[in-house]
Amino acid sequence: MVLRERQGGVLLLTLNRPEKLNALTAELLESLYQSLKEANQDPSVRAVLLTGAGKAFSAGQDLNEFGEEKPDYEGHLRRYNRVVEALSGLEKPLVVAVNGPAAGAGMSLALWGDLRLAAVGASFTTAFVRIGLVPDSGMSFLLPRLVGLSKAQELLFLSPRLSAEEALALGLVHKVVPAESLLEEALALAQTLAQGPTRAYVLTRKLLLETYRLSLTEALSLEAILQGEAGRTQDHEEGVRAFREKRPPRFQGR
Ligand code: T3D
Repeated sequence: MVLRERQGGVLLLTLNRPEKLNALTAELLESLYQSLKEANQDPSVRAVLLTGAGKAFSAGQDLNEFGEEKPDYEGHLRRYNRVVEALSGLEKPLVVAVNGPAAGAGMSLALWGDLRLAAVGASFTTAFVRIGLVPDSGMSFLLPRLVGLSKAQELLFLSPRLSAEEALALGLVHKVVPAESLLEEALALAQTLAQGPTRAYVLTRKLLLETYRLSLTEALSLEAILQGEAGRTQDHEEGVRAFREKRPPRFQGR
């Protein structure tokens, strides 16, 4: 369901239902969740790269999964929420390579990347209201933070289909690259992060996500706590030592 492949310190995860535009089912979500858990448990994994097989990144929930039956939405959403908690709390930096359409919860998953690349020809659509649903998988949390409330209103109420270039202009992705070099560029980026100070990346993500809901005083206090944690890593010691010795640091991810 999710293909797992090691490329040095990078774990490449590929959503693999290409014939269904990588539409999300309970099975695919479970496989993604287990893959993320494994990434956390393996200290030799220093970065994760998530992409989709075939021509889509992910069309979101597989709208045929439940046939004519209505799912138990609250139970069903717990499967999504578990994955979103795993992505937002991933103990490694996450690069997402959006290779094609990213719709609904598929777009939500893509946005959880710390760094996001898209191929020319990829597209983004929130999709939820088109089928009479509200945003999920953290999109109501993340989208206004990424693009501002006003743009999030437009993207959620009208659900336009954004090109990769439009997504770049809005800050939904960090770079657009030719389709044929997407994986290579995303892998190179992930390899760079895999040689970096893993804890500092993860704690930086935590700060960026947490401080939105905190007062300045609380944000300063959290910065101090997490700086304490980062400051106790060997990577911090190595970073300072390398600076003084005028050489590139050799971070070990601890
Ligand atoms: O349980 C719950 O519902 C709660 C959870 C919700 C989370 C969500 O993700 S809700 C949002 C679900 N996703 C969508 O509504 C997206 C629907 N799809 C699209 O908007 C477009 O298909 C895409 C933008 C993804 C791709 O467009 P395009 O033009 O490249 O392809 P297409 O021609 O629209 O679709 C190709 C085929 O894939 C087509 O099937 P066919 O006609 O060739 O047999 C289409 O029906 C199928 N398909 C596309 N998306 C889905 C899908 N089949 C099942 N589920 C899908 N999500």
